[in-house]
Amino acid sequence: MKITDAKVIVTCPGRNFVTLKILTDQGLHGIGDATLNGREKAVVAYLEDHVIPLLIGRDAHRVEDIWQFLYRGAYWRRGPVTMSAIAAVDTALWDIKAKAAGLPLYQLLGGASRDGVLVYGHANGADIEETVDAVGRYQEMGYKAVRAQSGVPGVKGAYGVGMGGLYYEPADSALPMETVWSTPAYLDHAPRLFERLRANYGPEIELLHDVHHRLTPIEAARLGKSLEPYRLFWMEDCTPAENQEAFRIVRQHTTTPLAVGEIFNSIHDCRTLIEEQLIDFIRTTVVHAGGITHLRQIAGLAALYQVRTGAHGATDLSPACMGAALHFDLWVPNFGIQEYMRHSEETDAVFPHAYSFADGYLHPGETAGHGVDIDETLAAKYPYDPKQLPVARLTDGSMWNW
Ligand code: GCO
Ligand code: MG
Repeated sequence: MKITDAKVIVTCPGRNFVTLKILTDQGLHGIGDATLNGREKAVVAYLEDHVIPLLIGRDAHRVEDIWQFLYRGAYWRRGPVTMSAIAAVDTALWDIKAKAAGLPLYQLLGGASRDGVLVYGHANGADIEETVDAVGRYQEMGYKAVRAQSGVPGVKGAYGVGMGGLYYEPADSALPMETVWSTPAYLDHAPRLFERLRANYGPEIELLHDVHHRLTPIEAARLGKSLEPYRLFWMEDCTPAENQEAFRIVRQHTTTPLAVGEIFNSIHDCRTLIEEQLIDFIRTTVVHAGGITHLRQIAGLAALYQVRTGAHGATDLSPACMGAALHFDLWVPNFGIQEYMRHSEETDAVFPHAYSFADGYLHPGETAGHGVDIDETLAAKYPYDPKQLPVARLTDGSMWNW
């Protein structure tokens, strides 16, 4: 089955998405997400100028060989742009292979290991009371796990606090919005939020929290310790992970489970974290970590050390990524949880999909392939709208990690 054509589709049904569509001489096509939030056009150029010309005429069934060709053959390995482009090709090819087999993708990976994929939603509010109410709304919708974030008194634009509603969207201005960060205020506030949540909702609901790289290792250790009484499912991105060894300090001090990985793009970004059992959940995604082919390697390494998966699933990953992730999640033996932030109705209409939510679980559906397609006519109605993620500064004006 020969690849005859491939094209990149950029659309903005409320937010920007980049999608690669691969076509074959057998009439089958597949799609893959290539969205890199705030840096979308870099991946578009990488795909159009450097990848698509290499694909034409290749055998679409040779998924592994094409992955190796794009990874080794580029000479310049890794990085979010390269790995998102490779992921898009890989996802589209797995989609095609599963369609050719007439099977949902999870069957090709090894079949279902569970009945459904446990997901967590995003509850946020300007203050603790608003977040408590938001958690309640997620519970009413059936969620068994909820990530909770709240505004911090005296901190303008604390991470994770949306403009309201379900569709929290951080990339909201053409040039980065500047927010202010105060670690002392946050460290004082965060345990109060979880104390209230446990008092309100009891021990059963799974609670998660995203620190979004804001703390130093010893500060992260202190936060983990102070959250122990509230039994979090995980504390996410508690400190930047370029230096994987930094997590030794956090780990020495707390039993709060640790999750990392949404900005990783290679198995080498998490090798020490996994091999030294410094984390409990690896959050790499289909789109930013080289597709199903590479994610499978990362999950295989993690399984050796009882580290479970917890794929990133924010709204800036398209439904094509979500669909592929759900097939992966249904199969992967060491599955932990899947983030599910819910896309807007406009986005759902542009990307018709087979996955569905019921009772706190998502299921990828039984459609052949990964079950997500793109309506190109509708996509064309939403032109690209440049948006960037915010930046953060400390109260004295120093640049910090957003
Ligand atoms: C999450 C993430 C998002 C990111 C966003 C950046 O855990 O869902 O941290 O909120 O900020 O995906 O593009
Ligand atoms: Mg996160």
